[in-house]
Amino acid sequence: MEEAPVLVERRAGYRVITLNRPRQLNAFNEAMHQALKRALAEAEEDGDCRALLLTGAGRAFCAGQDLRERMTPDGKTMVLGDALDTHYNPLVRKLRALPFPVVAAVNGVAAGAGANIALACDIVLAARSATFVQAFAKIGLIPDCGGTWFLPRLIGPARARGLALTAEPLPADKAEAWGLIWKTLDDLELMAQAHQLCVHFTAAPTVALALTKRALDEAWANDLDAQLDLERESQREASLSPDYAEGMRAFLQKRPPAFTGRRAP
Ligand code: T3D
Repeated sequence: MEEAPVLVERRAGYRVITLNRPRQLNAFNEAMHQALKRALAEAEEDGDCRALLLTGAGRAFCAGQDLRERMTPDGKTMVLGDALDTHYNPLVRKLRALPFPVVAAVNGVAAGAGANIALACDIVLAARSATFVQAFAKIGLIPDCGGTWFLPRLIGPARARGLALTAEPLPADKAEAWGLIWKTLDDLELMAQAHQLCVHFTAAPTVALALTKRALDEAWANDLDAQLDLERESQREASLSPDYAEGMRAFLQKRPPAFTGRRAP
């Protein structure tokens, strides 16, 4: 029997989603797309889920689209716009919009869509042995899954063009030094640290973190005036959350806050 293409583990206050096609370096086939979509929807509907950890089984994080699914039996290629509309674009939008932090634990190579799905997560931790490959140019495609948007914003146009036009692998250490990802960790420490970060988020003011995610995303498109207005509205909403009241009380009472992550009633 075929193994589940995505594994979901429920931990106290967070979920772990593991891309699970290790023999194909966790490349996305149709079943994996469907399973990941379901897993993300379930995490979002779970009012107790306050963080998500996304990782890959085996030696890779994800090698992007399963290229074997993109050739017809008689050797013909397919037109791809619809595939982005159906799968990859909703996936990237969902990862950005989830109302809690999404941590990518990049355990090995992240190539093509796999690299850019990692970049769509809020915090990217990578094993020292991992690499990020904008593999698209090797097969005559352009970086998708937000790659053309994330890369220049995160590392500047010169490095973005270098990676996208040459498809050269970028080692995790350099990805950290360039500001593409948050942290590189020793391979054996990656998962423990990723879990520790998610546990941290399970005790965080989740409403404020969700508003922070949105404000940082919208900042790319806004001028300062518009961003100040957005901060005012977001702060208004944050200040209505029970966690703000708790944070203030805890500060004044000189004790650690007990955040619940709940929205205002
Ligand atoms: O189509 C659409 O919907 C549009 C969206 C496209 C998004 C995309 O992601 S396009 C880009 C797709 N990805 C790639 O082009 C990456 C292809 N893979 C590689 O370049 C290399 O495999 C890696 C750099 C990722 C890793 O290299 P290496 O030497 O460590 O491993 P390998 O030997 O190449 O691969 C191991 C196995 O995984 C191998 O299978 P085998 O020969 O042992 O049976 C290989 O075929 C398989 N594999 C790796 N990547 C894919 C894959 N199988 C299917 N699809 C893959 N993307």
